[in-house]
Amino acid sequence: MKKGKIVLVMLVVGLCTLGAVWAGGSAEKPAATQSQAQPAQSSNAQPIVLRLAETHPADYPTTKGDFKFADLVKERSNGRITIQVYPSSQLGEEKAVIEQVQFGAIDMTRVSISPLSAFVPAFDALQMPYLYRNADHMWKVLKGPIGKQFLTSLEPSGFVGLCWYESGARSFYNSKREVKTPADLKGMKIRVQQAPLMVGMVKAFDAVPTPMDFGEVYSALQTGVVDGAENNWPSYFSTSHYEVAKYFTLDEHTRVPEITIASKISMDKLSKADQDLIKQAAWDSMDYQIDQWAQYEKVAQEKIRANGNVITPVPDNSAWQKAVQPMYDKLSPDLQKIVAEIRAVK
Ligand code: BDP
Repeated sequence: MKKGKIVLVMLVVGLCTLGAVWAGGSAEKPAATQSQAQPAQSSNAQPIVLRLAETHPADYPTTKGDFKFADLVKERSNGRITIQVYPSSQLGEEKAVIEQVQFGAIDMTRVSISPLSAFVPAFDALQMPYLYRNADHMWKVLKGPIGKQFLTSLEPSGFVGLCWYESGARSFYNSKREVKTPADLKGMKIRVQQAPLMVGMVKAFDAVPTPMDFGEVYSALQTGVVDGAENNWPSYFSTSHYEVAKYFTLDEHTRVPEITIASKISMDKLSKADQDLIKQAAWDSMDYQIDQWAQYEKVAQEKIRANGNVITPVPDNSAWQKAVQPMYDKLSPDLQKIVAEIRAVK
């Protein structure tokens, strides 16, 4: 090959590589295919790498669900599609991650629907306080037509809804005093997720809502920036919040489902067959995650009780339910309709 020709080939190869990077996705196209003049391969044969952001550490049940999802995708694509899970907020806190997923800088994330509702307000209908009778009721809703409709409804906002994960029930905890009734919360500074609904909920209890990222809550509790927060047993445990806020009241004011979403920009770069494979694998990872959740929740609860925390049962939650009733009255007629449909699911 003449020198001029070699330079030309190198230039073309270089440009192809640049083109792949320029395309902006994490769908990697190795330039080697072209440079080695191999027979043309169908786009389906190209390796694809997608990044998934997760706030929790690797041993937390949502992260285990993410790994299961990644394994299923790898297995079903014969190793062609890799989902790289980044646990422990390595790619950022949930609100920032959701923004990046929206514009395609991160391909996927598993988040709580609370911060997502700041982007897609209709999701409020799925996280109203005391909405679900129990976990079974919630799962009938999420796995049924309403849940599927919610996953699809994300597309105009730039997301592709993949699946739901379990997150138990959220309860209040604080570092100041035992809370037995909603009146005991009055005036307390409570950290909430960055979602208007959660701000409204804490106000409904006459407490003072302080929205902040999950990763900041431990030091906020420790330094007294907030008096308390609210979460499920597993998060109260895994974050060590139970060490700095010893009063935990089992008011179980809300069940906030977890969701895995993909960037519509990233998904649109894939073939329809690959999109379907990914959607199905995510859906098929749900039962595994639900099972992991039950096991972790039990261990978390045992360890917190063994630590000597003050755990206050709430045998009758009618005063708690009454406090949040005005939130239902304030919902838009559309969301009230969805809430009625959710309640009608038997
Ligand atoms: C946990 C969710 C996590 C949220 C966190 C929070 O699993 O996704 O970020 O609550 O309160 O239960 O921010």
